[in-house]
Amino acid sequence: MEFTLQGFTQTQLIMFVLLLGLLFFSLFFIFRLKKSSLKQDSTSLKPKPLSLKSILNQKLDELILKTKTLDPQFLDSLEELLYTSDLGPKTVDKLLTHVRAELSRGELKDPLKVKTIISQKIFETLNVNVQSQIKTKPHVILIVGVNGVGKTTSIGKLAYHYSQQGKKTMVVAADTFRAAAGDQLNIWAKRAEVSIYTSTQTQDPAAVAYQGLEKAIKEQSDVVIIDTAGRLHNKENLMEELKKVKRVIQKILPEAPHQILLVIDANSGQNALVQARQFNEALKLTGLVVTKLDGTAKGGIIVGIADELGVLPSYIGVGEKITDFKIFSAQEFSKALIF
Ligand SMILES: Nc1nc2c(ncn2[C@@H]2O[C@H](COP(=O)(O)OP(=O)(O)OP(=O)(O)O)[C@@H](O)[C@H]2O)c(=O)[nH]1
Ligand SMILES: [Mg+2]
Repeated sequence: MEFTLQGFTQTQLIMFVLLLGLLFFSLFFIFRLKKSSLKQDSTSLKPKPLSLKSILNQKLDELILKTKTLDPQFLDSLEELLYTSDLGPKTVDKLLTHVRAELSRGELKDPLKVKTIISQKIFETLNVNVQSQIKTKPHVILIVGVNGVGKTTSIGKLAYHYSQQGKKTMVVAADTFRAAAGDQLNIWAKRAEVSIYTSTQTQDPAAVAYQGLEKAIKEQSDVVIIDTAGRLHNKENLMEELKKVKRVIQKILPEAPHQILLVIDANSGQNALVQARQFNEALKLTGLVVTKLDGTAKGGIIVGIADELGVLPSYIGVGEKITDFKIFSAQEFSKALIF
């Protein structure tokens, strides 16, 4: 029997309740969807964690996978692997001593724990506070390195990093060797929205650096970053040219350059150590910029350089975009290299 409620039939009422239910569930799902997409947006704004296609990690995994017991043969293979991974003799010795000690105490049963030990020792080698805080105005940074390692690109990224912090930044085109170098730096200066000093009167990089610095002081820049031409570390006259750039800068500001950063390509292996040694002898480096860590990276050489020369990375480059740049973190790097 059909009853009526204020003129509605029973079927109409059931339909109405069903429709109301459907509407309620639709609203509920739309709300959930929106909430999860908002969550995704906010996480994508966070800096990406460093992930390396690390050869050392791959080799360690292969060794561990075929290891059944942690016997002397495993130790021999581990030793060989570590010595060929550019970690430097001091770090490798420390690592092996530690692994052997844990083994003889019977505390090392799981081969995977070897990775934790290695990562920890690498962290200890790299965990030295690199002084890069801006204390004086202008803060002068001289960028050096061999050809094509990513000096100009890193300057663009570093300039952007400082301009984002509200620092008045100027880049100086003291690479007078390549005709297009000034134009390339100009493109980066535009991207980073910072000013640039280029000279049309002189080809002498020291003179350009001098004039650029004078202009930066006049304009009250907070940060001045000087680009230089790529050069081979074993060409004495070219290294002398860089020493002159440093001397001339010091005529205006005796305590400058406050940072001298050597840019190295993460994939150059042992050659990066040779470069670092020679540039350090000539200029006394304050730090490294390690580029191209987005490719298949040997990476271990960073530990080797820290181990032998006490020169540590200040920044890393992880791509070609202006934001593909990170302040170096020993913790993040030691983890990404091993795991
Ligand atoms: N994948 C990748 N490429 C990079 C990175 N940094 C620089 N590059 C590339 O490396 C190449 C050389 O970069 P430049 O900045 O011109 O190098 P440079 O050291 O100034 O070169 P010269 O002035 O000729 O000595 C360019 O193709 C850059 O895009 C990085 O972190 N990752
Ligand atoms: Mg360049």
